[in-house]
Amino acid sequence: MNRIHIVSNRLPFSINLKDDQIDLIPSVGGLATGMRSVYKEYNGKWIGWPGLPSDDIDDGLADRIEKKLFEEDCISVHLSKREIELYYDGFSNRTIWPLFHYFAQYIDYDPELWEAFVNVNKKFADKALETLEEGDTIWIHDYQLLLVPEMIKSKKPGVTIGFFLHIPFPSFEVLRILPWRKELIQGMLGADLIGFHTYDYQRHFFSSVRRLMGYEISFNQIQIEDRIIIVDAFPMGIDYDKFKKAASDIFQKPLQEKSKLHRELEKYFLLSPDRKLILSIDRLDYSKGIPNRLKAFAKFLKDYPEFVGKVTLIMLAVPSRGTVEHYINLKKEVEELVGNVNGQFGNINYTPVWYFYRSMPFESLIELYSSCDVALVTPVRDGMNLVAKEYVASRTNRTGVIILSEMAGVAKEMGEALIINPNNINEIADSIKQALTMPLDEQRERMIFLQDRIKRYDVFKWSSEFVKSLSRMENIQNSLHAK
Ligand code: GDG
Repeated sequence: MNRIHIVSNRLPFSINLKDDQIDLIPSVGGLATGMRSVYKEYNGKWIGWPGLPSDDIDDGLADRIEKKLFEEDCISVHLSKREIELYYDGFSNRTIWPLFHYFAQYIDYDPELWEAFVNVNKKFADKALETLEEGDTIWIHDYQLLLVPEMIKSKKPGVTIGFFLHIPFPSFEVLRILPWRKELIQGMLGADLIGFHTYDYQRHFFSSVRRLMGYEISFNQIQIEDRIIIVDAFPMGIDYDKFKKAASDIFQKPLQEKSKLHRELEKYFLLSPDRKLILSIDRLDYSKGIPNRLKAFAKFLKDYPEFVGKVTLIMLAVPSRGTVEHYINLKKEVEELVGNVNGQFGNINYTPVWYFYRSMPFESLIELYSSCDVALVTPVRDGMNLVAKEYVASRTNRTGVIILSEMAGVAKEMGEALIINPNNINEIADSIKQALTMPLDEQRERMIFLQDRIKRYDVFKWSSEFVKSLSRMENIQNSLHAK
């Protein structure tokens, strides 16, 4: 196979500027981990925004950053503050994100945002086209770049294009609300291979293609004149071994090397051995169902008062999109609910919810995953949800229970979790009780199946399966053109 390039909104590095020095800090997220192995192995480039608005850096510094990134085979797309405001905070996160997560009431229909989205997608496509040669392959990521596949295909039809959507694809009845729905579908159809996390998103996509464009679909193929487009489900995995290893390392550390958080958690259990911890980790996003989770925890404490004083919910809410109005309101709502639960059920020795509004280092995340008896993952919509998989990978003693929303893509792979409807507060409250009282044998039985599955289809398997399908597409394309 020829070169494979990656395009995503962000490059897999953030830039740290100190005095005259430029440091590139590698991202540790799932996408960066999975894709790093791909573009390095196939001698490609990674094209994306380096995370600094171009207005903040003079030309000299921009050149130096560019060179430094180029040493890592990364190519920057420069975006001004205004472009970020309109394209990223704007159309991506105020229009597409709520639409694709079924929050129709939050959608911003401003044509100025759409115009910026088109222009910035063109900037990404043009930057990629400077590097692309006929015969190359390119893998484009996510909802911020939905128009890029077509923008590239129309200029260089001999390039094999893959597109992967990390968020849900909504049903046609929801997608049609958007004035620019046809343009989005057209943009995606520039790709030769389109991937979603689940078969349901794939089905929704097909129904939009049929209804909006009138194209025929057979099995998982769309035929458009002399082109064939394959659409498939590729459920994204995690770097399972990294989480497993990090979790087992924690328990082997001598006491003096354990982190403050770890020692605090141990102290918590020492106070009373029948104490339990429930974990909740997300970006602070309305799609994650955080208010319902707090309401359900309050209901649980009310319905099962024997657990008051014995169960604590650790809630980590990572700051996200803090300039968008609905996120600002959500933060207020969550803080008020945390205050209510703690005010109603807490006392001097007991705080029912430990709330952290910040991001934590990887090690702390692992400490939380491995110390908490239950993971509460209750999004109202979620493309996949990697937190659920990371919790499973970090349970080295094979105990622990996941309460999981049926609205998360990951629920399709986790039948052994306690599956709930995220709007059913009573059901979540009862599931908390069930999880906390589940016999250890049953926990292990369920966890063994989950671990086995999540380990087998990890992030490397996910990316290699996608690359394999891309290579098949390249062959199909070549044979079609040879005719
Ligand atoms: C989108 C889709 C889809 C969280 N807090 C901290 C931290 N994290 C890491 C977790 C996990 C990641 O962030 C969150 O991933 P999710 O999958 O749960 O959610 P989104 O950010 O919404 O991701 C989602 C995903 O794309 C992949 O396709 O699953 O559906 O919405 O990896 O570990 N990491 C650190 N500190 C934190 O405080 N270090």
